[in-house]
Amino acid sequence: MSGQAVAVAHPNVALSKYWGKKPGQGNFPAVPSLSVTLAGLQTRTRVRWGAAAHRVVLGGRELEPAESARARALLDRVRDASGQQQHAEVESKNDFPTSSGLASSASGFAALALAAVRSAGLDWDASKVSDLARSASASAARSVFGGFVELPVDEASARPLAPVSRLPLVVLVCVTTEAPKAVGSTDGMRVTMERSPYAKAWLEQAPRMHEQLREALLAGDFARVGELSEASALAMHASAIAAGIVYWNGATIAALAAVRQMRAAGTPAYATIDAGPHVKVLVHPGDAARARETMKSVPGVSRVLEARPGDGARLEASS
Ligand code: 2P0
Repeated sequence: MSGQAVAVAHPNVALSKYWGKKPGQGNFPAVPSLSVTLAGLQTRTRVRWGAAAHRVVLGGRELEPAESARARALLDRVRDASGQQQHAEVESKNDFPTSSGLASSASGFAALALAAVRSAGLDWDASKVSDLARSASASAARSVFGGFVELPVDEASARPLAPVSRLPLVVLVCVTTEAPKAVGSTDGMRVTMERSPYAKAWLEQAPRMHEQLREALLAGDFARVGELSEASALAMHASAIAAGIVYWNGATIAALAAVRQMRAAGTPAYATIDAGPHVKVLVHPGDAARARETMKSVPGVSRVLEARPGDGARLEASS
């Protein structure tokens, strides 16, 4: 049996953050998270069965075995579930800079999961595809769906929470360095859980913030969603910093200060920061152009990308 499929998926930004895994196997998050899937930026992935061994090419470069371990584990799951005898060739490409701080693992594993499942002839629903993506990278479970998406702790897959229309929003991605990050998310959260004196506080607090954020989102309360998003990011980073995991640079602090200054001057703008030094600013669409100019002028911010909420992973072709 051979088959192929092409899938497209977008990155997402977590408003309430996932940081920390449940003990044991399976890559289950220790805390719930809530994200918004972004339009405009995408990963496009082709999976073709018919090879003697799995092979993964990312952006034109064949990955070393250690780099492709998660992708190959995902492909093995699909192989086992489908009875597929062959191995797969994967070709994947991001149309956004990997240094932008927009997790390419989220869009990458969401696109890979969908393309792998369909090319192997499996008729899995989005929830099962999301579970498969989560087993590779938990944030990828969320990129299977569009709009506002929740990844609860007591379930294996993410689920859509609200459509794009629930909260008109622009995300300004303020890039503060072109260098790759020194510590990946998986290691960063492991060290935080092992060494941070505030890990326990984070694990207790995150679900509360998540619930409040969820309510604010469903009520369409932009200011409250913004406040809680910033609080979730700062609490996550505080727990990481206390373990010596510092993702920020000088421009991160300057950008955070600029967002707070904008807010003090009357523009509802809120910051969120992922496992890297870039600052993402949440603003009303009507304030985006002005806020973008402000953020561009922050010393150390090299460029500002503008992203809007968008759709989940979709199939482009299969045979
Ligand atoms: C998030 N991050 O919720 C959080 C906030 C980064 C900071 O999900 O180990 O790459 O592959 O499951 O999904 C990044 O973590 O981690 C992430 P793994 P992943 O978006």
